[in-house]
Amino acid sequence: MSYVQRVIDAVKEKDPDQELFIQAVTEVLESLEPVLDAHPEYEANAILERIVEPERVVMFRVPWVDDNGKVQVNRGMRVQFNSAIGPYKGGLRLDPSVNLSMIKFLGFEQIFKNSLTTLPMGGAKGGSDFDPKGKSDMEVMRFCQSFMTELAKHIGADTDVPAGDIGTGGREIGYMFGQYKRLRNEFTGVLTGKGLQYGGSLARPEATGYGLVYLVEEHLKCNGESFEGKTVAVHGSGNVAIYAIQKVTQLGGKVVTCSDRKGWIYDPEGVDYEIVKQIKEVERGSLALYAERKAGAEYHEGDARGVWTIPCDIALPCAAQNTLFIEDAQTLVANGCKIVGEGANMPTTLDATKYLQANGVAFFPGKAANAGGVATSGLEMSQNSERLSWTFEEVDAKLKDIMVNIYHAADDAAKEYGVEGDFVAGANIAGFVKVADAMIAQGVC
Ligand code: NDP
Ligand code: 2IT
Repeated sequence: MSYVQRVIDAVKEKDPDQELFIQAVTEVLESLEPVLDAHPEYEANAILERIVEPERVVMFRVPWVDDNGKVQVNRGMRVQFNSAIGPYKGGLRLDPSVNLSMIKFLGFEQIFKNSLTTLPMGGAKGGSDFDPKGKSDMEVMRFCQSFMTELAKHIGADTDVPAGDIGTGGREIGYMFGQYKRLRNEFTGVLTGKGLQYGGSLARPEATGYGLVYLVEEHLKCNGESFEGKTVAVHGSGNVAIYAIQKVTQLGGKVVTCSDRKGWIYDPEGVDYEIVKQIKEVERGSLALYAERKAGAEYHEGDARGVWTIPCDIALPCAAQNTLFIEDAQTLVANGCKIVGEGANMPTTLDATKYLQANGVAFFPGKAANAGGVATSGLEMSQNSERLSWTFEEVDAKLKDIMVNIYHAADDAAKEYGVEGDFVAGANIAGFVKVADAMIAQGVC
């Protein structure tokens, strides 16, 4: 049995209930076979056994008082996965579905994603099963303050720098930053995605969506094409989706779909990102409102995977894990889709990914395609350290550079290890090698 298979089996045996984590580990490890064969030192140093085990997991109670004076209790956690190449870095997810398996999968992915950015950041993820939906601002604030009261003991600008993710946007980061500052009596860059008035970076809100589109644009460019005239299907309508829609539109493409948990939009004239932004970010409402505000647009209540039934050249899943299944992949291929770029983390199931790749679709995995968010978080950390702020154009140019580099790093690694065109393997290998070499250099730790 191969080294990879032994480690995957050991993970399954140790944590059989952690399905999302097992899925992420399987996807990464299986694609590392060629690099492990070429470099026996990785097995000799037990790199895989070490890399699948978080350096630290913190799990804690988050008590808070709701608007009716009733005490509520949520569970908070932070998985500090790997610090071989820099302080732990990664987002915080606030969603009722959050559990240890989910945060471990996200933290594991973050190790390789952060490595791909070329910036010095280790991998981490955290969050809580708290649901910000339907809560008042004051309830969200009290939750965030309580969450940070414990989390503050485990993070710091040179230790671990959390950021946003599903359910954690600018509002939540603001409340958490305020509480950290009170507790520590220090004003440091301990979180990214901060407001511009208190150390945030221009272009961080846009960065994940823009970065996704820059990476796909580079692929199109290398094949003598552009976004001009392309039809694009987007899944999701949150931070990543909104700015992906904006950038595709700016580059001459037409986004015809987007979605939330309750339904999806088909807008044959092209989705107006400003209307989506107003509904989802400002009003925190349902996408059903979109069809009332935009002539010609259809709202479909129900399973948002309906977006994959609309013919498109490029599909951008930007919502959540496991939202593009084998049947969706088959529909996309049958309708002529040529490119899938993951704005979300692991939105495509393993068999759907394999089907897309086997049918000639250029598939860009989240850890490469959505790395622009954390890369720009890294740029926010640099600006905080030098106590300066760069212009939007400077940050955007650096982001674009990073995404173009990631595309070529993944492409080159795939070529070097004999799997040309396989961007899943390319991204995993390129991200892995740097971390593995750093782990060897630092000894058994
Ligand atoms: P948001 O909370 O801003 O938006 C999430 C969007 O996805 C919403 O439209 C939400 O619908 C929808 N959604 C959430 N869960 C599900 C689900 N289970 N099924 C269908 N739709 C769902 O999150 P982000 O845009 O920040 O994050 C989206 C994805 O991108 C996540 O996978 C995240 O990990 C990843 N990511 C985010 C980065 C960032 O910088 N924010 C960076 C890199 C990756 P509704 O409005 O109904 O809640
Ligand atoms: O999944 C991700 O990369 C993020 N949610 C962003 C993490 C960050 O630290 O900016």
